[in-house]
Amino acid sequence: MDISALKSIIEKEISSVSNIEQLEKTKISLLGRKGIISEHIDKIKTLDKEERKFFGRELNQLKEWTDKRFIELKRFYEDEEKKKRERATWIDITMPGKVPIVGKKHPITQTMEEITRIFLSLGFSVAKGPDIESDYYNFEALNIPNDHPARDMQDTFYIKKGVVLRTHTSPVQIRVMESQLPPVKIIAPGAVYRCDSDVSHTPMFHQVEGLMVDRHVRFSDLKGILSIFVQEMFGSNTPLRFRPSYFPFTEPSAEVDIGCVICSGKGCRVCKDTGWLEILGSGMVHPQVFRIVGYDPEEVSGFAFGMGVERVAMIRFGIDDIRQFFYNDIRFLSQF
Ligand code: 2NL
Repeated sequence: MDISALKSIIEKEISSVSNIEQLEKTKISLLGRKGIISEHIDKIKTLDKEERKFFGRELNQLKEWTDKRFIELKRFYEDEEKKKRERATWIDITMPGKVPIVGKKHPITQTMEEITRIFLSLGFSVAKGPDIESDYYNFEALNIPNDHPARDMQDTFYIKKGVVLRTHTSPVQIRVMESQLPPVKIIAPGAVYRCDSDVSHTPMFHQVEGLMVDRHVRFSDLKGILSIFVQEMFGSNTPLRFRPSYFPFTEPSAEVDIGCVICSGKGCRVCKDTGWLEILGSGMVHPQVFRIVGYDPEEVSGFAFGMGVERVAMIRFGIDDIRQFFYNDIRFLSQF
């Protein structure tokens, strides 16, 4: 029996291994029950006593040595696999991240929220109501006569006889006055609808109306509240003026103009050379409206106002076509 020849066979076999699968196969062929080492162990039986002792020890040593080699190699190949996996899944944590595109509120929502914020700070509460209204709440209760042009099919979306899409948010305020006694100090923001469409009109737009009713509310209260609103909304140096006007639901009535933000009053295309931009309508609530909701006009008084949110947003952001707000073009919307 040639132990050193056996050892060189084993060494040769082991050195030809190049991966973990081959390692397992070679291990079986060398150390397995029918492997080359077992074969030699079986042969020991045929030797005489002295030789048996010697080769027994030699073979045992060789077997232990081979075992150790396989354990080392197995560890080596497992290490290699692990490194390979780590290389494949490696993440460069120093790479700059992708900046997510963050959505923004629509400029009309932003403007409506800003208007709301200002009036909340002045002690007003927010009231809401339905977009589909009865003729009664939209016109009748507001002292708008039957033959008034606003009631015309040309200007108002009729759902059916006596039912309309509200043309202003005033019906919300009528409903509030019907359901509670003064003092009332509310704003009514929301969508309104008019059968109209061009550069300065869309069939749906937004309004914020306001109402303050109590004993001894005067025109000077209207002037004070609306002056503060204008200064908060357009800046404290914004010139403003109250100009006489007419609405069926207020008496007296006044429109509020601000100094043109484009030409600072010098006169331009936007303000039609007047130097002024109209931003809201207002007035002292008409006694007839109070009677309709069951308030005594001898006991209480109040002021009301209404403004178009799109118009305020156009002035604030310098937009000349109201329809831009409704195309939903992301290149337009992402600028606000
Ligand atoms: C405008 C004018 C206005 C009102 C709205 C109102 C509401 C009630 C009673 C009396 Cl319940 N008035 N609202 C008053 C004056 C003007 O809006 O130009 N809006 C865009």
